[in-house]
Amino acid sequence: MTILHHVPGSRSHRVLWLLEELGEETEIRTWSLTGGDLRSPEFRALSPAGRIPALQIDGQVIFESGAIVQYLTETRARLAPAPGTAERAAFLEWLSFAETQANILQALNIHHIFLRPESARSVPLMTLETKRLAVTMQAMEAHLTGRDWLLDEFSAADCMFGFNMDAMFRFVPRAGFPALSAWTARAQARPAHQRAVEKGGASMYAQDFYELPDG
Ligand SMILES: N[C@@H](CCC(=O)N[C@@H](CS)C(=O)NCC(=O)O)C(=O)O
Repeated sequence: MTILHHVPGSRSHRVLWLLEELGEETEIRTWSLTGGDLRSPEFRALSPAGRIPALQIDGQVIFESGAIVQYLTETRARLAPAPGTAERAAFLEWLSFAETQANILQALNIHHIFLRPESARSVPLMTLETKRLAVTMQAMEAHLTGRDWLLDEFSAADCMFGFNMDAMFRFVPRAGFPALSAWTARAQARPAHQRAVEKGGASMYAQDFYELPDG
């Protein structure tokens, strides 16, 4: 049985969505981002840096969402251009781009949601990361204008943004990003995405939008 180690709305949502697209029967084990769960020896035996996701599959455990997504597309031979083809480079670029953007989102999540007391937050850093997020979104907006998916067809590269899609418009307003908004709506309307949300939970956010604090 395939087992996904998961936190609702986190990077494991990428993998859960892809598993649903692939029709892979999966058991979900849910962990908490707070309270030290991910630092436990039990979890670190699965994911040595104590990070979500980890996937038990085909008799092994894989950590790092990008590696999991590549492994699934290679072993299930679906939802990615074959190695050696021209579109493969674009596929790999988008997998890594998703993680570049996710690291910015993670910094914003820490500052806006997790770091307490609020006086511990760095407003200059939050401002910088918000600008850096907007740059990644502008690049996606330009790419997605006039196309439905990141590649010529829907692929696992789109799934790799499963965590990012829910997060990016919490920190940067939608205005000015019509193609990016339409792509997220199109992706989130897919039946496999909706099943992933039903099974795994959608969001870690209590607010639609997080304003930058004054300062
Ligand atoms: N590059 C890793 C990043 C994993 C990661 O940072 N996951 C977050 C959840 S979205 C996490 O486990 N955070 C816990 C922590 O930072 O302590 C991947 O893509 O799997």
